Amino acid sequence: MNFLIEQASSFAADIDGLIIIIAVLAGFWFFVAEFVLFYFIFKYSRKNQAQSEYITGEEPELVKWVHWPHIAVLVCDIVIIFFAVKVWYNVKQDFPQPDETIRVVGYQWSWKFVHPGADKQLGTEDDIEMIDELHLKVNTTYHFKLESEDVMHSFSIPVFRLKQDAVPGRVITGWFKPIKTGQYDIQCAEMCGIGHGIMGSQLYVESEEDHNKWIQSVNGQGETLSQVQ
Ligand SMILES: [Cu+2]
Repeated sequence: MNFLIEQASSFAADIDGLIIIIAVLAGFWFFVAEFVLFYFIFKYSRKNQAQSEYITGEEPELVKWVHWPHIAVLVCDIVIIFFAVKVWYNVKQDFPQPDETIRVVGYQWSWKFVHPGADKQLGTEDDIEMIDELHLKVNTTYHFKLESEDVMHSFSIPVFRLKQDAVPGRVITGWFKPIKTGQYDIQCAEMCGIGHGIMGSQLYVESEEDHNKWIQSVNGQGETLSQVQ
């Protein structure tokens, strides 16, 4: 889909598909309704001296003009609900097994990302903590544990089609699988105070090789930092 921004996660295409189905079905009925409305406005305009007639709409040959469009819209609703539930289930309910887990903490006004480091285990000594910088490995399934230190924030990665509220006092688990390398935007999508607009971060989706290089470079830095302290 060229008219939408890049799809960089495994479920981005499903969510775009759903948005397109809704836009097409709702858009179709919108244009039909507007066409009928304007057609009658012009056809029965005062200039044409047309006289309107009051009808109750109870006669069988008139009732069909209510029933058939009603049923048609209902069928569209059922189609939308069917696809929406399917996508919702895959994105929000049925989590695939993670290869790695990260921690994401929102606070006024930055994001803190805790990466598992070389051992791929979170909560160990080699964890890598970064502010406003998230490094992921392409084609890897991640679970994220999302927290907030103060107020409500919303963790949004547009190219992943991901948006999840961060709620103080709760740890919310979600998942994603990046499928494209590159540098992308992360933003806060919930008004969270005067610095909300600057609460953006960078996402780096790297190949396995580049990701390992990054881990090594950070570990190198970590050593020098601890030596300084
Ligand atoms: Cu925020």
